Amino acid sequence: MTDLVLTRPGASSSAERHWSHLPLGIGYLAARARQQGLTVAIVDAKILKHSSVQQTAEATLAHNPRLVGISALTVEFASALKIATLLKGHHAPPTVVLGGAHANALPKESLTASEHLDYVIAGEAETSLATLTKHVCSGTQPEGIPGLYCRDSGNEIIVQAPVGFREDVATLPFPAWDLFPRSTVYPMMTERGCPYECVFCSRNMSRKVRSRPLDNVTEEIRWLHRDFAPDEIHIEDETFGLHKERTYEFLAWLADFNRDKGIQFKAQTRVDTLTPRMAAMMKNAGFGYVELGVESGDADVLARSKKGYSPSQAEIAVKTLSDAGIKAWVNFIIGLPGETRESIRHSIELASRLNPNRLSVAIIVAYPGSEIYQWAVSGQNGYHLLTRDWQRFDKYLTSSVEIDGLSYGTMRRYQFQMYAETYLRNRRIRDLAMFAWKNRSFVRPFLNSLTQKERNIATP
Ligand code: B12
Ligand code: SF4
Repeated sequence: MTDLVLTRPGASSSAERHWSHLPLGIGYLAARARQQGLTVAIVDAKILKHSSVQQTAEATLAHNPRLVGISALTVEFASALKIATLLKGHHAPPTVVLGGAHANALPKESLTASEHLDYVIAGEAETSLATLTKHVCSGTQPEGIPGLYCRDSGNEIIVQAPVGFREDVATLPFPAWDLFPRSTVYPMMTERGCPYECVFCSRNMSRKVRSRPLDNVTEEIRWLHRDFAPDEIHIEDETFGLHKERTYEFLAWLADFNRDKGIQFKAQTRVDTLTPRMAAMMKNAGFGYVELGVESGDADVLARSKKGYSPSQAEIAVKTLSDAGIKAWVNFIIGLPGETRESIRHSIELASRLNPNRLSVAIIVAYPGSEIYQWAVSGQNGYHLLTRDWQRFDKYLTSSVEIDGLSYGTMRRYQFQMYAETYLRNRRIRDLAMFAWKNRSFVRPFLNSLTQKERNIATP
């Protein structure tokens, strides 16, 4: 028997397959459980490219688990419940617990959603999950576990102890990557949490920033290089470079370490966090791409979104990257608070001017845990929740929310237009052709829409 099997649902679309990176969440959970003497296996249906929930459930049951932990983002929640249902249909069903970003935001609602879930754990769960596993293995009742949601004798859902519990990031073991198939790209985090307040962000790891000691971070990079020889390491800090002196010290070490290794690094940061010195040091350390959340080209929309910076700062940041010789990956969102056709035009103009190496244009999603989700649920600030079908909570593919004056269809056309104009105006014909090919099912309706009733949206 295996004490704990951790799993996460497979990709439900070809677009989602694109996101099949190694997951830090279950990597850390497995490492902590193993450190506590428990036997652990991983069935990562995304990495294993499972084509059905049946395949995932069977592969999980093949380990003969006492406890199965399912990890799910909001968009994966429905698949997670299907896996739980299949596990419970087995003649010797394991105990099942759910965790991850969706459970962190809506723990009670998640447990209510299915009788096939025994528990939900909200929050960073390395220690709580290891403790729960020990109880399940020894047949004792779990008590006082932080963030553990369960049903009491009257079938009421209760939380055993406050979720406020956060992991001590300095003492966590490195993720158990040996339990996953070998990869060329490995993720890591040098700190958890982000202090900012963007209204669309679910702030999954709280606003409290917890930095790992630098010697612990550098040890992990040495270990990744020695044991897994990655081509790329992605630093997944929500905002890389929050503490300048710490960042400079880290980058100086990394430049030295990576001099003869050529590992490509990638990180995401804010336009007002990046400095010329940081960019130059990142280039020296081996950063090929840096991802920036520009989000909008409209000052009022940025202010209402609580981004705390202006469109001109985005221009400076992209120039800073380009001066340092680093490629910019720029993200925009259509449908932020106060968005109008005119403000979207400002975003299109900014995207075209920035002409980033890589452009991502998302449509607003009301992720549970974000302020926009609260607004959408209560109909505030012009937002309306269209569905609670969580599979539709994907920012590139489907609609979950609308804003007054901007239907989902309109936002989708603008999304297309932002890519098309940026590539066309900058004569990026190859990018335009690739984009049109990938979105061929949308090209015809888009062209039709320009010639029919919505002709006016192209140049408001
Ligand atoms: C890196 C990252 C990515 C990477 C890699 C994701 C991956 N598969 O690992 C990439 C770029 C691929 C990505 C893609 C997307 N991402 Co992303 N991503 C992140 C980011 C910045 C860090 C995630 C991370 O590694 N965290 C570190 C680990 C340690 O934390 P964790 O995974 O939450 O795990 C802890 C707890 O949640 C809990 N836990 C987790 N699993 C389980 C399971 C059990 C059983 C238990 C008990 C506990 C538990 O314990 C863990 C350890 O402490 C977060 C922001 C954030 N603050 O988390 C967004 C975030 C997770 N992403 C988000 C989204 C929406 C997406 C997309 C769906 C975007 C889209 N298309 O709409 C895609 C698709 C992802 C997919 N289907 O895999 C949202 C999720 C919000 C939500 N409610 O669903 C976040 C929170 C950002 C946001 N917008 O607020 N993402
Ligand atoms: S969007 Fe980025 S900067 Fe804003 S709160 Fe979320 S992680 Fe922080």
